[in-house]
Amino acid sequence: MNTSPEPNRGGRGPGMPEEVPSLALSVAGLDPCGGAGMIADLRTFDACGVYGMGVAATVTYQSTMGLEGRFDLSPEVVRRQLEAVLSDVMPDAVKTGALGSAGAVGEIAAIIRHKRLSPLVVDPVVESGGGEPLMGEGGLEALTGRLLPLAALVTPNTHEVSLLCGFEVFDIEDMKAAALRLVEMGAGAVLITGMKAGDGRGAEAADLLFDGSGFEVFTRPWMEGVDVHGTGCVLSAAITASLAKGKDVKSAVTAGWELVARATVDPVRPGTGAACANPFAVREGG
Ligand code: PXL
Repeated sequence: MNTSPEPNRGGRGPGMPEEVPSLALSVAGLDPCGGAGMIADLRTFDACGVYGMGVAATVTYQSTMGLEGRFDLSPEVVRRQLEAVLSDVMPDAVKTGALGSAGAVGEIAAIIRHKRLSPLVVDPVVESGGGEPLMGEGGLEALTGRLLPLAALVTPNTHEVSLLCGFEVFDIEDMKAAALRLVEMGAGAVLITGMKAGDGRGAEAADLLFDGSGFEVFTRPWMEGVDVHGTGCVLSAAITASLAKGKDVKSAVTAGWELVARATVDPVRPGTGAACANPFAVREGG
């Protein structure tokens, strides 16, 4: 049992070894095949040399072949996990992923605010790659109203950003408008992923960062028909790991984006279905 009066930050408390890595906390869903959600987050924290912790908000039934369903943990169960871990550890950065119920989102937001946890990365996961919902009724409203204003960075894909902003996003100009809108809604910075820009052989996947002052576009060749499971989770977790180590948002996004480029080009295939983003990949370009 912990008896120290103050939560530990970065292992620099009494009785801890001096060289302890930075600490990152993922509040997310469990994907038992490990390709996405909390397991992907923790593997990414590991790959980045950051000590990872995890609070489960929803449990999915899935394999690399697809998602069969989910069970949302009650707001109380989510709150009690958070309270327990935060009673003796103060993470250097926190990220949220699939959170299940609106009630859980409310509890998570209240604790993050009360404990002044920062920086916070919000990956607004609303559904699986196959389109099955990962949020209950009122979840999106809770996410925008309660969690978004606490986020140093929010990382929607083009579908999620449309749901958050209420308008469709078809090109880079739309992405810029959406990013500005999310900052107006309270987010510190916005990274929108997965726009298909250009066409045919010249098509590119474009991600847009608005760090609160300027825009930056990251591009890589579009891989037609290639849908690697867990890329959004690995990206937001890698960014969280860099923030935990003290990087600013722009450098953290650049480092996370480079890690995901490798993780996607050189994925793991644990099963017979989807390939999964591999945060330990070292090569880019196959
Ligand atoms: O990739 C989004 C995602 C996040 N978290 C969990 C998931 C998925 C997609 O299936 O299952 C738990």
